[in-house]
Amino acid sequence: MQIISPNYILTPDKLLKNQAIAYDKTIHKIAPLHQLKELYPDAKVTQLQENSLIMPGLINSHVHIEFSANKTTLSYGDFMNWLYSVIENREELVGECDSACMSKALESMLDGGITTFGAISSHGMDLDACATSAQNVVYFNELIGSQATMADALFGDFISRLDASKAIKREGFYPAVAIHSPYSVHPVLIKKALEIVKSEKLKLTAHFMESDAERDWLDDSSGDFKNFFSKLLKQNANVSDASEFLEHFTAHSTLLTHAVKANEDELNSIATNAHTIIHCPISNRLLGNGALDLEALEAKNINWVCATDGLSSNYKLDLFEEMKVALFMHHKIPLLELAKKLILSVTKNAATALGLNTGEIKEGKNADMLVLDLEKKPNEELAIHLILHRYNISKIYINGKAIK
Ligand code: MCF
Ligand code: FE
Repeated sequence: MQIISPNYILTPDKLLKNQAIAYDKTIHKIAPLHQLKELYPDAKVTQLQENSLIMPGLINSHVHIEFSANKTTLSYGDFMNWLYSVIENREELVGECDSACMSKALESMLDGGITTFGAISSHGMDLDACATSAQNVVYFNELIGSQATMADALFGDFISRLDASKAIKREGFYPAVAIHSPYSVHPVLIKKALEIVKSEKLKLTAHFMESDAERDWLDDSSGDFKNFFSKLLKQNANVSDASEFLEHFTAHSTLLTHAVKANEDELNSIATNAHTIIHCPISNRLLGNGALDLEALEAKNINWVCATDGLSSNYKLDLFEEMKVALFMHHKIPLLELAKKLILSVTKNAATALGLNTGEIKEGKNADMLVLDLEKKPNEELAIHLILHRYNISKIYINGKAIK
């Protein structure tokens, strides 16, 4: 058992003062230091400096590690141009992203206080980096392919990647499944994957309604995808639509990324089935997809979390940066209210969506904790200050282990 004694502890509903934390892998007790010393006389005590704050480690629910070599290769500003640039440069980009490149991406997330991430793995090339990383990882094996003729081969490859991830046995590593998107995965493949997801109780995620091209193609096989699919895949019509896609996930809470172009009916279905929307504001802006209607999600009580997406559509993997952009983007939501919600979205609410026992400084939760050096005594607007000022993170604990 160890004891850590900060000046402040950030919890979802209040800021605790003059309380200390007794922990090993999990948080055992939160109480005044003298009480914890009596309860655990043999525990090592770490007394933190003035104006120290303990808050939960951040959770980045959606990141493409294998695309971390991108900086200037992919085209920004328009979704279709971005997609064509991915197709043209994919092999080179993924090839360039060796283990040093991936470790750098994971390190940068850790430096920014991200203690848990959801990796969307397209090829399984990131398995080793994720398996040996310091962080908790939900490892989403991606299924992709819209052509029924290819279904068996694609599914076979998916299963072997899923099996390889299931063979990793380490604390804080969770194999899971990603369906790429409604336009790129054949319903037959989705059904087969969902049988496994349900029987093995795996976490599930998908990109959903990211672009106008996706909206038009799913609605009536029109728009910018028409040319794309007919030229590249000799496919003249969509293989599914948005409502059929959502039906696959009825009664199975799923993390749906983007949803910028989702309509009222789709949002209602998302609310009814308790899905979570993953909001990646920087990615949406860089790929020319506009802004998510966060107020509509709030009005429907839809759980949403903030995430970075990959370096394929971002210049950083930094949740403080992402929250700052969101804070400016959704200017109709009162500032302090939004700041508080953003912080909850990358801690407690992300943990709930991913089914993990973390994201909160609370007895019984895993000891995933950050120590921040606030420069002054905090006030009621702490949530805003946390997002604006990028305070120094002097210590990081994951499952009770000091990582930094
Ligand atoms: O989230 C962004 C934009 N939307 C869709 N896919 C990706 C993103 N970053 C990387 N991808 C990957 C995706 O996982 O791109 C590949 C897939 O494997 C090609 S299909 C767009
Ligand atoms: Fe993505």
